[in-house]
Amino acid sequence: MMFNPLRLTHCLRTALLTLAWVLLASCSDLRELANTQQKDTTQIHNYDHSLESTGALVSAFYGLDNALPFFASYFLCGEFGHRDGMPVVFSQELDLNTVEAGDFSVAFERGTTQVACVTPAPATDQGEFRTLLLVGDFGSMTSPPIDVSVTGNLISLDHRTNFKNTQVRVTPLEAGPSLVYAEIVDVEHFQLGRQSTMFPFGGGDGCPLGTKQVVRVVWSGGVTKPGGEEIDDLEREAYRVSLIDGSTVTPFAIGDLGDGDNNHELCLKSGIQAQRVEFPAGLLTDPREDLNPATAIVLQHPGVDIHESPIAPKLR
Ligand SMILES: [Ca+2]
Ligand SMILES: [Ca+2]
Ligand SMILES: [Ca+2]
Repeated sequence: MMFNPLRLTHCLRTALLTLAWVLLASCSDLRELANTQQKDTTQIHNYDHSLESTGALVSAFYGLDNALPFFASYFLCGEFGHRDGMPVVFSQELDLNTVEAGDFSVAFERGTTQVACVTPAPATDQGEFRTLLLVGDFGSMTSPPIDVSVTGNLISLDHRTNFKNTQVRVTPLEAGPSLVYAEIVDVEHFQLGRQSTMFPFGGGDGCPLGTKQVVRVVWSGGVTKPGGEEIDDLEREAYRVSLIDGSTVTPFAIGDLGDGDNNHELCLKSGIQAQRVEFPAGLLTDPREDLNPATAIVLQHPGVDIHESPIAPKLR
């Protein structure tokens, strides 16, 4: 076929328009997940089997001070100008229909502030709705946030827990990310061989075919290599997974990569139940480039009180 510059220009324009359309459509999907409602509008009588005090707010990570890119809060929340982001992690997954920005209060040494917007993005894969990103103005290194409280009705995915009145101390800005939750993924949710999306957020890849056991680990905030690249074999080989027979294994692959969130899936060749994960200091960084400390976590079972069940579940 003869080279035709007009045809090439047309093709390029079509490709760029398509890409722009896909990006805009994706951002609009992202914004639909966000909530800017400043009041708790959850009708609690619809969740009358939910109990307070059975769940925990596990972490609040002040990892970004005036560091959200200018357009990020628009893409995430549909509003310009919010520059701070603070991921919070719960002991269970949430029913997103019950999540409003007004469910949260952030306390400082003097006074409190509301959250402008809350979104599960970029942790939006199946099994990841325990992390929310709070977006707003959360002070600075010299006037840091101290506590995050849930002041509204915020209900777990199984509708058995109301997180209202839970509270957690904020991890300081200069601290690095640590492991805050881990669980065995149900076999029916493995999604082996799944490809990540073409976007730098939402939709990580799955473990490879042949994986016998998947352990989801959740960090207190988004993690990458120093400099912002996605992790590779160096970090994979640093993970240590203890099994109930006393042996220790290293994941043969890592899933849920390429999506900019705080989750990793540890892909194991062993079907012997995992019970604990540890990771050494100094390999991963948060968006501020603070290095992780040495960190370890005992696996929990989804839906079980994090304070009462330090023992790993049976594989189904
Ligand atoms: Ca609510
Ligand atoms: Ca993910
Ligand atoms: Ca991920």
